[in-house]
Amino acid sequence: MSQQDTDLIYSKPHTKVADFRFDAQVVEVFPDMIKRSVPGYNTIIETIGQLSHKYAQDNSNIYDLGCSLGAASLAMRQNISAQNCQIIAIDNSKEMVERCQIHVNAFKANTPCTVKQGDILSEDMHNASVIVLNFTLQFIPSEQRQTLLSKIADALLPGGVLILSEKIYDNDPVCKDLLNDLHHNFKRANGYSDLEIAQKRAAIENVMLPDTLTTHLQRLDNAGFRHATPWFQCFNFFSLIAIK
Ligand code: GEK
Repeated sequence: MSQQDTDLIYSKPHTKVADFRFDAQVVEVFPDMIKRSVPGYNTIIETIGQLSHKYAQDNSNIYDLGCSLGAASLAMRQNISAQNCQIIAIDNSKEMVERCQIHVNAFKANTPCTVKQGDILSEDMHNASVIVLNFTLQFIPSEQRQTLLSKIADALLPGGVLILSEKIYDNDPVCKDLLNDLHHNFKRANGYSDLEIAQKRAAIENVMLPDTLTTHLQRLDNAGFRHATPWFQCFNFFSLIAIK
């Protein structure tokens, strides 16, 4: 990897750490940043591909909400064998969407993929068999999360699924600290310094607000999902599947 692709955004001291934004600077280093920061990211992306193979229905829409550079969309495109599906990848960051389109153009596949700049809170969704929220819900204002999940449940066909991955926290302060420590060790082992970890935390704490697993499961129940189970957890990161 070239120096250019490496996430060095918080490597030098910032006099004032601004709130984190998905801008051009982040786009440049995003694949490196997410792999070095999110334990199990590659496993989660690969498994989204597998789950899309299992759950994509003929003649339906597949949504990747907060798609960033399209990793989940590309994994699904490689795995879906259902006929006449289309993937709709949505992100509200102009810079992410532009780069995502380049990634999508670089791979040929049978399932078409449309990349769209939009706010997932207002975008229409319908006739869906698979919807992915891979580390996106945590950036949505807390008071709008239930409305979004209910809209997702309404957009899904019977038997359709939501794959939801998030950073979580534990209500028990001892367990919370333990999971945080393990995550910081993971980042250190991936080459981030204590300064980088501290400055990233300051940048993100106002824009990324995690919930507990219990809150997630309660919201999915409220939205009308019949089944929901976490299928992955490493430290304070998890992924679940909810089936309508
Ligand atoms: C992946 N899913 O690599 N509408 C649309 N997009 C949004 C909104 C919104 N209201 N709010 C935030 N985003 C990806 C990783 S990153 C997670 C997802 C992370 C977008 C935001 O622009 C960013 O691209 C993405 O959600 C979150 O599988 O960086 O920790």
